[in-house]
Amino acid sequence: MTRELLLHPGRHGLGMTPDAMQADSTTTATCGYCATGCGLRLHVREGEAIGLTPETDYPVNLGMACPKGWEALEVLNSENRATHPLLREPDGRMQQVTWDTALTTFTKRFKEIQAKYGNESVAFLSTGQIVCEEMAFLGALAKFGMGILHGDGNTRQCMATAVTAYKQSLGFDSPPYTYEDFEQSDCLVFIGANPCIGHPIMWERVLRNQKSPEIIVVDPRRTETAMASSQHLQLRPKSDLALLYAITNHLIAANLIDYDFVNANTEGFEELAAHVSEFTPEVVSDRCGISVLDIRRAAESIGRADAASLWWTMGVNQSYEGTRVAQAIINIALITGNFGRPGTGANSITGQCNAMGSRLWSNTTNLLGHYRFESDQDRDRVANNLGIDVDRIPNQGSWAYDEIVEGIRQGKIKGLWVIATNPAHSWIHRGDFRELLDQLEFLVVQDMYDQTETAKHADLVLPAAGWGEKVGTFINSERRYGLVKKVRKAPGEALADFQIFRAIAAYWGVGDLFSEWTEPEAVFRILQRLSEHRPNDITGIDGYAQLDACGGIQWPYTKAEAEEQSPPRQQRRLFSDGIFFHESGKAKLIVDQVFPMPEPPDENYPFLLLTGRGTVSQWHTQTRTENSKVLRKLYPQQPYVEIHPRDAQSIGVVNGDVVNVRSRRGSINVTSMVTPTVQRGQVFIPMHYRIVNELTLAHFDPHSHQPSYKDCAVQISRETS
Ligand SMILES: Nc1nc2c(c(=O)[nH]1)N[C@H]1C(S)=C(S)[C@@H](COP(=O)(O)OP(=O)(O)OC[C@H]3O[C@@H](n4cnc5c(=O)[nH]c(N)nc54)[C@H](O)[C@@H]3O)O[C@H]1N2
Ligand SMILES: Nc1nc2c(c(=O)[nH]1)N[C@H]1C(S)=C(S)[C@@H](COP(=O)(O)OP(=O)(O)OC[C@H]3O[C@@H](n4cnc5c(=O)[nH]c(N)nc54)[C@H](O)[C@@H]3O)O[C@H]1N2
Ligand code: SF4
Ligand SMILES: [Mo]
Repeated sequence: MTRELLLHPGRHGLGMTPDAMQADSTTTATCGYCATGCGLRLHVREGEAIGLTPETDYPVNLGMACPKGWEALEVLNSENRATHPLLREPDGRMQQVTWDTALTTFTKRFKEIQAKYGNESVAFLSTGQIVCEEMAFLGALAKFGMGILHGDGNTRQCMATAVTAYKQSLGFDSPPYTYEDFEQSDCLVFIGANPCIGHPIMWERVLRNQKSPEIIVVDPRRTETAMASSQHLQLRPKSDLALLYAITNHLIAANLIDYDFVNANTEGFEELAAHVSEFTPEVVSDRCGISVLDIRRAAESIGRADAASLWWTMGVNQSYEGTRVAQAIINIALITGNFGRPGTGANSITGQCNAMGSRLWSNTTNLLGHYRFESDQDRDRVANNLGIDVDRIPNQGSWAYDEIVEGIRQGKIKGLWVIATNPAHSWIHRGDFRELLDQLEFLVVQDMYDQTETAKHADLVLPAAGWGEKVGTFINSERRYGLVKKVRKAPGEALADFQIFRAIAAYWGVGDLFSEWTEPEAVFRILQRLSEHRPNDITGIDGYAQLDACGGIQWPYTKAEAEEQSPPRQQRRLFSDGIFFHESGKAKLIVDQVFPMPEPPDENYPFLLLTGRGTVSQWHTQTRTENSKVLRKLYPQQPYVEIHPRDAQSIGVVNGDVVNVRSRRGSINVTSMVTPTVQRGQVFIPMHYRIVNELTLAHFDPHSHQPSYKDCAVQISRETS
């Protein structure tokens, strides 16, 4: 993707049409794909958006958008949209039904299952792609209204590791940064992150940095981001923990520690120093495939920078030891005093538009608003706030996603409600998962499109409105609440998820519990109340109108802050006072043993399979992006595998040949793309093609339960099957 295309795609036929010139008014909304959270200006005629342009005044994107954003309206028009509820007939066909039949059936079937097997037998799987108000409604309805015990979201596939790491290290799930930090850093370290593809507008912010920063990329592939770096540590996959401990070791050896910060604001430095003493650059060099000199150079670049920032994404989170890797990153920022100042931080970049909303408000493994189900005091506070009986609040958190999947296998879960996620494509080792879906007695899928891989297994499909067709807030990567607006009518009888939840509450017979939950902004006020005196306090926000007027607002923004400064400053970071959220006020330096990967390449399966984002124009399981003609032109239609030229030669494959890629769990045929961006012995397949998770190995980080999607052994041959 060229910069020209990113910044001015309109000129290349993306986005704004001549119609948009004829708009009678404009309004802005936050983009509904990635967690960058760009502001888009919508051109509206007679109440319907007819075109869009990136918003120049929005503090996130400053007038830029990527092709997905430019094409955000186009994908709403598709024929693949779910327009009516569909119910599976006894003969297996899906039949269009009324909302009344759909909701009566939903209620009857789930209640029957609960009556027969217990409340635990119905679960839900949700998402980081609905607004906070819907997220909270779903979690509250399911758990406090319907008596469901277990629900989790696709953010388990994505952010769980960062959440766990932050909570244990800093005392709260608290990404500290603001995007201005991209511009103010002297040394930016990207670990397992490829923002040129995954977060292109964040990368544009890096390019605005006037300090000629050192850019260090830690990635086994020579990605677009790695190509733009000044130091590429092209490590062996899953050797991050050893590498980061070696960097820590060298920071200590070279006396690049900020002892004032360490003594005042952290706990555990001595244990950390003792632990990393064995991880000298010399010892880990071979294991990581990085020279001693390069390890030392990276450490010194970080240690000597006035302001160093460390950024991580899925190359870290999606690892069987991801929590400890994330904490090794946090440790480095802490011991070098790179916290709370401009251009610093240990910064997890979020993935989906509202992944952070899901972290705070989904009511799954944590009680609504990051309270604890296990705490009587927390349950009381939430119950009082919501005006419900405390006995309706379970005293334990949900099973995590992988445990719900195991629950289905063991026959403990018989009913599943899937909202705005497509696990039959995206869950690790999906072949197994699809079989499990068919073991369910009742599967409900609530989605904008009714032909998703998961919807194909459903007994009932509920048609949902999507981004642009409803109202609410998303929280982007830098903790900014941004507004989503209704600028289009949803097709057919599709309803906003919010309306669907309201209707389900009524059909279930718990409408009274949600009498205050009349519209998204009313729920936003409930969320504000719940946040009071918490690290994520947003009581200072003066409703949606203020969010709209000042380019979104980052949490926290308390009433007291609002009295001092309203509107708030547009770029605010956490921890400028050095006080963390643990009771001691100090951050914890956490270390652990380094583990080998469970399925390394061997004689029979000689390649390691990496997976991840392919192009800027593809979004996840492609239910949305495949509906834009323009986007379709910008990515390969056929699934492909990237393979090193020498490896290709050794198996007699040339660019464009169809090859068979086989793991111990599955076998797929894909086109070979011969490229030196992958190292020898490693191959890469983008996650956007549904077959990729036929191959992946279901293994998880024990602390966060996040799937380790980027390491399993495969063989490749010219013989297709
Ligand atoms: N265009 C586009 N943008 C997206 C998305 C999309 O689908 N399409 N999805 C969004 C979402 S939900 C997310 S979570 C983000 C993900 O954004 P990223 O995390 O940046 O994307 P990935 O490609 O999954 O993984 C990043 C890198 O991790 C590397 N990696 C693999 N194994 C290792 C390892 O052992 N160590 C290290 N250090 N690196 C490793 C991979 O080579 C890859 O380049 O993108 C968001 N943005
Ligand atoms: N091998 C491999 N697998 C991976 C990854 C990887 O790197 N490698 N990455 C993982 C990561 S980080 C992620 S986040 C997941 C993503 O995996 P999924 O969540 O399964 O992917 P999406 O395609 O985003 O699915 C979202 C669904 O919600 C629907 N939808 C969108 N908006 C709305 C709405 O407002 N309401 C409703 N009801 N529906 C809506 C869309 O049509 C779509 O079907 O994939 C994971 N899977
Ligand atoms: S970078 Fe992300 S938020 Fe911005 S336009 Fe692209 S998809 Fe939307
Ligand atoms: Mo993600």
